[in-house]
Amino acid sequence: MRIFIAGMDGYLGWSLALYLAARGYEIAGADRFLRRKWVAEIGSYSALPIASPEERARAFHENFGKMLQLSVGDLCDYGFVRDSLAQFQPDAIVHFGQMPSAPYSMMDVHRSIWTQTNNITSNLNILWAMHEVCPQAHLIKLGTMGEYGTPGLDIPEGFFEVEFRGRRDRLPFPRQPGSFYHLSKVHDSHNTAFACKVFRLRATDVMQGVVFGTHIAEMNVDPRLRSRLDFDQCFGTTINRFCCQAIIHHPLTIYGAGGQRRGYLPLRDVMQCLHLILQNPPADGEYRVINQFDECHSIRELAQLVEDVSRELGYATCQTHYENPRIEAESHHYRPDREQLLQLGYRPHHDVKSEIRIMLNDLAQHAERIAAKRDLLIPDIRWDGSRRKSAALPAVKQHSQ
Ligand code: USQ
Repeated sequence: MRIFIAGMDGYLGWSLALYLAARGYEIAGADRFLRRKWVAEIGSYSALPIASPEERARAFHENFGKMLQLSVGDLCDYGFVRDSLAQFQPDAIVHFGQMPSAPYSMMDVHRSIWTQTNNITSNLNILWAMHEVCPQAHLIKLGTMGEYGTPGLDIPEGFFEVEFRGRRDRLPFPRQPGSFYHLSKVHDSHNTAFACKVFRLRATDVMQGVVFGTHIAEMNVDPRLRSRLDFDQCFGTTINRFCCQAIIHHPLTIYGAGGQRRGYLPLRDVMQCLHLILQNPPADGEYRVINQFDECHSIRELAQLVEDVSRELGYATCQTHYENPRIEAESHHYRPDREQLLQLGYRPHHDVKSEIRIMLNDLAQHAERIAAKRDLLIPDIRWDGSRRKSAALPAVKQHSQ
């Protein structure tokens, strides 16, 4: 099976390339290393040092016995996308090549417009190129659980039955995203569903929860194959940030009351999910939505899990509530479905707590590197457009045992 990975140098893209190469798949991909540039632009770097693109390619060749087929190019350039797909003729395309950060998209008008232009254009290019040169391929489009927002209802997988004025229909579940980034993914979902209808393409829109984790097994053989792990306020996601904070005895940065609930899943289980989705494509013309996460937790529960494990390992960790820089519900109903992955055979391998233990051990040797950027741990990108370092809320206590 031939798989094309758009965004092959990123956190998920690189991991998937190794995971699939180790299982005998023919892999090609594209990237222009924007993730490396964005993180540098906001003054940070990966907590785990990563190899340069050239070193990664050498390590891939030495470990897998074949060349890494990575084209350097812009997914917003239609000619580049069409020619790459025409040449490789993939059975499946996994689209990770987008700007993934909610705070980055909220920084200012330029980054907001750039996020939407970049994300929506790249996806449209892939849809049109599929139509033109590989209409039988299966698109696996990375969406986000954040497209749904936090409604007061349970969240189905993409669609729900609704009755209105005596008539029933199966309609897309309402999307109420919480940032311009999340909105870009909603636009992609509509474009992808429409392209499936009019071009008869097949696509799986993966509504993915927050991913965390420092490595997958395929990276253990060679440090040059290591994944990046960001911890800054834009590109670091909650658990990854909390683990980096614990390692350097920085208080865990809970935004607001900490009752925000999300679905989480470890990087290694993401690989298993995507593999199952690749092996079980939808029918011609079908637009399928799959919710992808393992466990739902509130931020307070997560902070407690990280604190518990880090104390077991000897780190004196505490939690602090910061004024929430985002505009979001801090206490809400959250019960999303995730039936389809279980039906495809997905079985979670690692619970959040055991994965946190692995992460803390991986990160321990890079504590100095993280400590050098400790200023980036306090959020100052605010959803209302102002920008200032938020002080810990005086009314909310700092927890420590
Ligand atoms: N949060 C904290 N402290 C922190 C960082 C975040 O309390 O130090 C809170 C946020 O306020 C938010 C929640 O944790 O309520 C999740 O924030 P996050 O930064 O971990 O995740 P988010 O911005 O939602 O975005 C991440 C990825 C994005 C993906 C999304 C899945 O960056 O690409 O689409 O997770 S989901 O959250 O399900 O929409």
